[in-house]
Amino acid sequence: MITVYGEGRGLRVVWLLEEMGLAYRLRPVDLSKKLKDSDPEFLAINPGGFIPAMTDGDVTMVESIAIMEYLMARHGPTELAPAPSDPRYPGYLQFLHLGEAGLATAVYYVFGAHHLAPPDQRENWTAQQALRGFGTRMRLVKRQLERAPYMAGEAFTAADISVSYALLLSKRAGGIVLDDAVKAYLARTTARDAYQRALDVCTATRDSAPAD
Ligand SMILES: N[C@@H](CCC(=O)N[C@@H](CS)C(=O)NCC(=O)O)C(=O)O
Repeated sequence: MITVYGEGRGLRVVWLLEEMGLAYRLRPVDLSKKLKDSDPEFLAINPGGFIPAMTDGDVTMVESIAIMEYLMARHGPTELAPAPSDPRYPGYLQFLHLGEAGLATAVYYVFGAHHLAPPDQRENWTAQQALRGFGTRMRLVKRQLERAPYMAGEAFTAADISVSYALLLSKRAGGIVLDDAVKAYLARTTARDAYQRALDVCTATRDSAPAD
């Protein structure tokens, strides 16, 4: 049985599992508690204490994008991952990773600065650098949406799960306004049945989502 530990970026993994129709369970992880004392079982899985982590039999992994690549390779094939010989593959791979390394990583720190930092540090240099980084990477997403409805072209792929998660996080970060084409894209990806089922599982995420 595949077990996903934690929501947050674990939503990506749960969404993918729902798209693929694989059996899994979500094991909640409460990051707000002092993990060291409260959750030794999770720390045995990931001593770093961050989420998500995933176990599948003897396999234990962290990093949401790596977990997605593993699941599609081991439990595929799936149309969510174009093959290396497919002309869509380079763009797919680029946006699969840009969604985390370019977008979510930057916007996660914007979120932290705006919601968790001491008031006098909420707009400090590093917070502004993270916001600028998110903005420059978004130019690639916007250009792609001028060319096609999805990150890899005409069809939804795992790259859209990766990028959509970053966009959902950006809506919670504060001070980020998505333009209409990006909003329409996010409405398209999150209208999928698999996303709605993922939200039924990731109840903490569902309950913290901002109203539009
Ligand atoms: N690049 C990692 C990021 C993991 C990450 O930063 N997760 C956040 C929540 S979504 C977290 O656990 N933060 C608490 C911490 O880093 O201790 C991934 O994609 O899985």
